[in-house]
Amino acid sequence: MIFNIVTLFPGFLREPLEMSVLGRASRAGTVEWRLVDPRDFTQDRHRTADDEPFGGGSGMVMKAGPVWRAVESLPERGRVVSLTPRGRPFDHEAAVRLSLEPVVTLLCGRYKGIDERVTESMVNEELSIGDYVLSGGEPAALVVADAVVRLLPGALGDHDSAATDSFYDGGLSAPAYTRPREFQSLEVPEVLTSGHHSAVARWRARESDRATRNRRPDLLDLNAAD
Ligand code: 6GU
Repeated sequence: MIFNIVTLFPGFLREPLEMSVLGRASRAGTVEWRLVDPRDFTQDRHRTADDEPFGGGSGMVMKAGPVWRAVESLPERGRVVSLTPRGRPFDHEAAVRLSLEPVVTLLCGRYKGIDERVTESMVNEELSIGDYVLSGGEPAALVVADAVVRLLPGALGDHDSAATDSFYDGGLSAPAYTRPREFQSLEVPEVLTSGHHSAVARWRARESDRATRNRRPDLLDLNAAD
């Protein structure tokens, strides 16, 4: 899979994309990161990539020209996703959908966004990672890239690990423990060390259900709908 990421701050993304699951996937050839900076497509002496909003107001807007030319420079753009608090919520379903695309282009906007004419003519969908405002789309691009890449075959080396994640089945996952068995007089639930696999599976299903009911009852309502 190819991920083009259009950003004014490629330095913000470079290290995290080469670490852990994302870095391993890239070294294994499962994913290729292509960072593109609209500033390299400016045409003025000051390399101006953003400007004040027409109509006034605070914050900066990304100029249409540099983003437009940055996207046009890509040999393949695939599905073009703009990251903005105005987007539809990014969730597990959206991650699965994007993981089936051979090429995805993420546009990281400043918080006041990208000139709407670029969005109208080049963008297939707008996504937001939650109900709060970030200064730019870069942290959201990392969130989307991570959630998508871990779904790609071979990225985890262990499909079961993705299959048991929270949300994979529509609910939260059970709590997890590792060695030592006793820590500050606190013990691990006995069933987990019993070696009794079906009992462990039942315990996890019960804990998953309990956590979902207590913390995210909205997810139960959603699941009841399908
Ligand atoms: Cl995708 N971008 C920005 N700037 N803020 C956000 C967001 C995205 N998602 C939630 N807040």
